[in-house]
Amino acid sequence: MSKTEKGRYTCPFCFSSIDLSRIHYECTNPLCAKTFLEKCSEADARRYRSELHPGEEIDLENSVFLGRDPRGRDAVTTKNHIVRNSSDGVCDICGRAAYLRLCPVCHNPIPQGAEDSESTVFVVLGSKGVGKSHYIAVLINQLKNSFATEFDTTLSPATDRTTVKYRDTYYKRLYEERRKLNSTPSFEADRAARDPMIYYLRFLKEDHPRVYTLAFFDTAGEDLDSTDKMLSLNINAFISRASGIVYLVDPLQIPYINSRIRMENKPHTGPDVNDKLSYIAGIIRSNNKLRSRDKIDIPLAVVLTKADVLMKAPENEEENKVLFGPESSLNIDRERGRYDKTNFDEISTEMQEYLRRTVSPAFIQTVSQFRHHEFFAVSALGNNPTGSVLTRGITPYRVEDPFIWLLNTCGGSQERFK
Ligand SMILES: Nc1nc2c(ncn2[C@@H]2O[C@H](COP(=O)(O)OP(=O)(O)OP(=O)(O)O)[C@@H](O)[C@H]2O)c(=O)[nH]1
Ligand SMILES: [Mg+2]
Ligand SMILES: [Zn+2]
Ligand SMILES: [Zn+2]
Repeated sequence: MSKTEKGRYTCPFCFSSIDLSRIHYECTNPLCAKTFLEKCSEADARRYRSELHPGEEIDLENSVFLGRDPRGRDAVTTKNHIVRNSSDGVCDICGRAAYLRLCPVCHNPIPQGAEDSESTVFVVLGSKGVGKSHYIAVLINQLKNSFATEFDTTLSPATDRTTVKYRDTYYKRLYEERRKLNSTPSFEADRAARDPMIYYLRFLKEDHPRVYTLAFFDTAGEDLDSTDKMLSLNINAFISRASGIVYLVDPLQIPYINSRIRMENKPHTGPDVNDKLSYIAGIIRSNNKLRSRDKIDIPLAVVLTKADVLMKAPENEEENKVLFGPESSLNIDRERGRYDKTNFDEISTEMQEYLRRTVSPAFIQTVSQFRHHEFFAVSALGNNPTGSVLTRGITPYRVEDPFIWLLNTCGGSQERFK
C-alpha cells in the first residue's frame, strides 16, 4: 500500500504527494464554465479561454501533465468548471458542492474514499523484449474474467483514458486481431505512454468490502536500458514510490539458457539481469534515503516469462539443463479461491535455485536486498509465436500468481483471500 500519512494521498498518475485539504474540484453544473469565462479577470481569461472550444476551459495542469502546450491546438479543454481555490469543495461560481475531486498537480481524479482506500501501484520492469506488455495485457484480461469469478471481485477502469488505452493499445490487437503487440515506444517519444492504466479492484464477498486502486505502468525496456533516460523521464520516482515491483526476466535472454535451448525464433541474449536489478535497487536506496545495510521495503516479484518454452521434452543433455521437467513444482496447480502460500513458496524455491544456476548467485543476493521477495514463472501467451499472428491462440499460464502474492504482501495481511 502507499504509505500515506493522514490527510495525504499519493496520486497514482503523477506520483505527487498531495495534501487532501488542498485539492482541486470539478463542478458539473453546465453553466459554471461559461459563467466563469465571462466573469473572470483578464489574466485568467488569457489562461483559460479556448479559441477552438468557446465556452470550455483550458485545463492547464492536465495539458502540462500530458506534455501538451496549453496554448496550442491539442490543449486539453473541459466543459466543467475547475475549482482551484476551495478548501471544502464548494464551487466558487454556483456555490454548490462539487463532488469530483482532482489531483491539483495533474488533474486526474482522486477516487471516492482515497483517504482510506489502499492504493496499490504496481510497476512492471524488465529489459527490452522480456514480455512486459504482453504480460500486462493478459493479466488485466484475466483480472476481469477468471480472477473475478474465482475471488468474487470486479475490475473497473478509473478513467475513460484507461478504457481507451487498454482497448486500443492492447486488447484490440491481441484479442480481436490476434496479433502480437509492438515494442513499447520510449516515454520520450510518446508522453501519453506515461499515463498508467488505473483500475479499481473491488472485493465483494468479504464482511468489509475492499477497494484497491491498481495502477499499471508499462515501461519501455528501451528507457530502462538507459541510465540517462531513467533520470530525465522521472522513472525513478515511479519506481521508488511503487507498492510492488514485478521484475520480469526473459529466460531466452539469459546467455546460459539461450546457448542450450533449441527452438524457432530464438531472440538474442539481453543485458545482464543482475546489473539491471542492482541499478533499480540503487535508485530506490538513494530516493528513499536508505543506508546500504537497510533492506528495501517494496515487495519484489521476480518473474520468469515465456515459461512455455521451458516446458517441453529435452532434445539433448545440454537442453535438459535448462528445461522444467514433469517433476517441476510448476505442474502443481495452486488451490483456487485462496492464497496458496505452500504452492507459491515451493515454486519460488525452485525458481530461485534455477536462477542461481543459470544467471548467478550474485543475482539472488541482489534480490535478497528486498525484504519481501518471491520467484515465479509465467507465460502470457502459453505458446511461442513464430510470426506476428498468434495462430496458436492465447492460453495464459500462471500469470495471476505474482499478482495474488503481491496483493497479499502489500496488504500486510495473509487473510485477504481466505
Ligand atoms: N514464448 C513466448 N513468447 C512471448 C510471450 N510473451 C511475449 N513473448 C515474445 O516476446 C516478445 C516481446 O514481448 P513484449 O511484451 O513486447 O516485450 P516488452 O518487455 O514489452 O518489450 P519492450 O516494450 O520493447 O520493452 C513478443 O513479441 C513475443 O514474441 C510468451 O508468453 N511466450
Ligand atoms: Mg512493451
Ligand atoms: Zn496527480
Ligand atoms: Zn459550479
